Amino acid sequence: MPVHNADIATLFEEIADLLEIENANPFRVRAYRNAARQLQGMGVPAADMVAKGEDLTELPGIGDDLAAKIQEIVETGKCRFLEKLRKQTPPTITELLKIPGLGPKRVRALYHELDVHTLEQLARAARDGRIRELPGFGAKTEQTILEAVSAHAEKQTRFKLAVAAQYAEPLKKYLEKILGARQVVLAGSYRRCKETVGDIDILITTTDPEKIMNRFVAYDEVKDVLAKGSTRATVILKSRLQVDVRVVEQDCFGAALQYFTGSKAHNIEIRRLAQERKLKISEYGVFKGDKRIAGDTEESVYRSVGLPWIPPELRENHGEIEAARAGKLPTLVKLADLKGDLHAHTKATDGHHSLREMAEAARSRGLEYLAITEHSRRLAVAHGLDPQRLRKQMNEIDKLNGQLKDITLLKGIEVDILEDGALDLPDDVLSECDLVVGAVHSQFHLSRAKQTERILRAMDHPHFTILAHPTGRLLDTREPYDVDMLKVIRRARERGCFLELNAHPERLDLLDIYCQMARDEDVLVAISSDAHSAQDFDNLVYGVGQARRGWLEKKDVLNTRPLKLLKPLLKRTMI
Ligand code: DGT
Ligand code: CA
Ligand code: CA
Repeated sequence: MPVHNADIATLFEEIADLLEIENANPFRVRAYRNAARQLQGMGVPAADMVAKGEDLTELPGIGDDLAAKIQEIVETGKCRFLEKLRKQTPPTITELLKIPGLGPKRVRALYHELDVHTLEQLARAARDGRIRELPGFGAKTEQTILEAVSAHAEKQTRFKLAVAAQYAEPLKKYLEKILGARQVVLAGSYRRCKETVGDIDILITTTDPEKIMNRFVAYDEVKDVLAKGSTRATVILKSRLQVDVRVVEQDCFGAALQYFTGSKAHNIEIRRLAQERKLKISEYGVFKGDKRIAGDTEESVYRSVGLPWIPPELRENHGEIEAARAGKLPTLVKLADLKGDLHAHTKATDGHHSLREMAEAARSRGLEYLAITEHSRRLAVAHGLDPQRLRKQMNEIDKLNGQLKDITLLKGIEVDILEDGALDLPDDVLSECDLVVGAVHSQFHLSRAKQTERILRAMDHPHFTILAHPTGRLLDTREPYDVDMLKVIRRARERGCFLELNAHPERLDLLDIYCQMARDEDVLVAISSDAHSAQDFDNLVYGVGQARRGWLEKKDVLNTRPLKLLKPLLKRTMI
């Protein structure tokens, strides 16, 4: 069974964390982080490249040393260097890293200065007021840490959708290959495209349930079998992801799929509708008395309660049932509707590929335009552009556009929004861009009033076009910053600006509720990959999933416009 890219990336991240805690050379730490990121975004499994004897050092950011480590992990499942590092550090230290706001640098200080090894010791140190004494911490940070520790204790571990996909899709393929398996469907929150999933729910129809169950628990990646019967089984994979499998009769398939897709809140509402009609719905079908009247397809289940089929992404009991009843379900945007991408980086800053490579990758996915939006100078860690380097890139883009067929590069910038709402580059150079994507990359903890004012001011800038990752959240590590999104959306409407839905699996930011809000306020949303390498365009599908959860239709999405219609929209008309 191959090692997944996500597994290798996790090991590399751990190496980087441990090195950083031990105060290693920052360049070395960065090399591991970049490699982890590269692996996360890659469509091709590194294990396949190793199996084919391909040269891993061809990958961006992978040198001889990292290539050897990837090969070692693929072949042995282990990394001796990491094991050595782990022995040097108390194992509980890495638990501290899971607390939002605690990066390796802070953990290093807590560990070396205060001798904090465990979460309990961390909470005690915070309560005793010892953390505020450390340089770079302070009373506010101490309080935040205390709150985060208690929040962490309550939160069970969930998997990001894209990470769950790396485990769920190969398992699905494995199950499909078993002779006698008919349909194998991933249901639950995974099918609803939730940003994170608690576990994977798989529904299988077959003529031979016993065989399916035996083969399922024999899957190479199964670590523990929690339950196994003839129709249901639950296992934990080596990745710690839990998987529930249910085997059902073919003629119950629709009812079972509807039931196990959820959400629970949606199902409860559907069952209530059924009761009003003196019907009973279960995972086995729709019943009138003892007679089964529907259940072979999902459509038949919804039809029995007088509704059209409802797309899984909408099934959260957030108004979809009323909309379905009124014949007002949205026709949700699809991946194929996207005509271009409005946020991408190249190796001029922290990306891994050249302008031409990025353009060709976007074209190969059927896109007709791609905006290059590098970081601006303020973001020094990403080697952000100053006006001179930005102008140089704009010249290169002009030249390249003369040579490229079937794809147009747009000249953009991801400019930092400074603390006072000013933009990080002068007006004259911004005015030369086709679009200006503004982003908050610092000062996440401003008060709601100040954060909102900061963003509104940035949008008032005559050249501002799109607000990047509008809430700043990172799924594992950072809560959204506090901002009045309705005010932001209304200002965008007034100023003719747009909001981004950043498709990076770690961000998926705009949140679904704000997508709905943007649509209700007539503000278009740009579904953007934020690609840092050619493979990252694959992430657009997660952005589309999130947009669908936010009820967006093709017309609500900026980059479903062909270039000809996009251009007049980017030209700021309402200043
Ligand atoms: P997750 O795994 O936490 O991301 O969320 P789900 O939605 O996948 O939830 P899960 O795995 O507990 O259950 C899968 C589906 O099964 C759920 O979406 C709806 C259905 N289901 C589970 N328990 C109940 C229940 O008590 N009542 C009803 N009506 N449906 C349930
Ligand atoms: Ca689930
Ligand atoms: Ca489940």
